[in-house]
Amino acid sequence: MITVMTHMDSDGLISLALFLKSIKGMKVRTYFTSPVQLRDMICKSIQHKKSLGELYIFDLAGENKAVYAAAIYDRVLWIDHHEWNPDGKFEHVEIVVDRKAKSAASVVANYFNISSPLVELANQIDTNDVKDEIADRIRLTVGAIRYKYSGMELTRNLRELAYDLSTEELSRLDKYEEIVKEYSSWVDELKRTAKERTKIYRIGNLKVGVYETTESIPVYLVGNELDDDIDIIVILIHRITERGKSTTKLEFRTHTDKDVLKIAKFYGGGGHIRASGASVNEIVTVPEILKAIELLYS
Ligand SMILES: [Mn+2]
Repeated sequence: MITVMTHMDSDGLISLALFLKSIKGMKVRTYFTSPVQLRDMICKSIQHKKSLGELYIFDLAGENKAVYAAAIYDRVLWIDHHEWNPDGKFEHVEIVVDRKAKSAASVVANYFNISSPLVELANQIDTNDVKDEIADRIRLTVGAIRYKYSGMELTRNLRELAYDLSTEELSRLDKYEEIVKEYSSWVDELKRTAKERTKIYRIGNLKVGVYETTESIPVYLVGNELDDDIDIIVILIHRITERGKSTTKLEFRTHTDKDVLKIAKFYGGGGHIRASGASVNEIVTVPEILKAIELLYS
């Protein structure tokens, strides 16, 4: 059996699509997740299984405990491009991290020796430098599926999209037209109000923009609307879990090449130097964040 765990974003999906292409569309067990949930997901995935087989992990930063959990599988291939130092001391666990790669998809393609137009599209999307219309369409389709579905339905639809992409027949995206249209009007409203909803603060020499919301939103939509001179963009997403607990998702971006990885790490997260995030199991307030920025950047 083959199990794949990949990031629930366009790069993760394209990584999966390229892998599916390399195994010629064979059926695999798929999970879409985030770095924070990865370890739990690995643990859940092994329950009631007589044999485990191979595990593939794409576009997800790990930590030692996640590597140890993954090592319970018979063989592991872990491909990523985030900033972390794998501590893989297991012979059957191969970890390939290319921090310089624009997308995990490009690392997957290299590893499996695949050439595909999807790689350039993933590069554009993951560095938020979308030039091709089709890249924008893939990004919107992933967004629309995440907006529209949850739970098993979400997984089923993301998996189907990955299989669609793996064929490289991009006309297959046509069937998502309806939900993309619906999603686009929500997106347009977000874009329209992004700037006025973002509060600007001065911390020393830094210009900090903070956008607070209770909705799960694609971060790039807000970031792209803000002025080019904002040093640190903070997006605070407050959510209540099914069990009634407060969580805060923190996303950090920069328009002036500031290192936003260090603030993400401060909150127990990670990512890239110029795009990072963290999840905190409590309410994080704006004054707290501003204090942390003052501490870390002066
Ligand atoms: Mn990525």
